[in-house]
Amino acid sequence: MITKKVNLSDYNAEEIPNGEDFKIGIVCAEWNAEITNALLEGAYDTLVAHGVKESNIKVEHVPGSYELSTGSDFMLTYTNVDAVIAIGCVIQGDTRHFDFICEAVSQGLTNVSINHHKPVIFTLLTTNDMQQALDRCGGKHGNKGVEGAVTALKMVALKKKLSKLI
Ligand code: DLZ
Repeated sequence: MITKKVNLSDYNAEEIPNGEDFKIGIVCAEWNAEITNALLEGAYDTLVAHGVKESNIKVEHVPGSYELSTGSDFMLTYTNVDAVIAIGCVIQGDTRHFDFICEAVSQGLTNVSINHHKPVIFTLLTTNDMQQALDRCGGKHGNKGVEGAVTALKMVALKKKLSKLI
């Protein structure tokens, strides 16, 4: 049971389903690559630590976070993954770009998930500055990629459990 998390990498390993039969896609934005590659590594290593076979993890890159929705849609349309972890990092700048990208990604990923009936995990850092992003990709606040992988494992297990009921 999650109440308030102090660190993005904290989770109870006993509650995490074994992923040996799961196929997971990861779509990772190239913008702010220093951050997104660290998130990708956190997600990938967590999946493997919980039994997902490396041959069942498919990683693809898209140019920026705005493209995460389309990339996730492609992943779910053209591969047989059970879920997608969408990874990006949007850092507040001087213009309203930040707001448009964040809004588009959150709405877009929700739409893709519902349209495909599969989990699409929002692993997007939306920060005021680079330091806040560094703190959340393996720094003092943990790694949001770990959180994304744990969420993917839980959601795939939930779908498998419920779909057996019909
Ligand atoms: C253009 C842009 C800007 C200004 N900032 C970011 C950012 O902080 N993080 C990110 O992932 N992408 C950014 N982009 C690129 C857009 O996501 C997108 O790739 C372009 O607008 C092309 O559609």
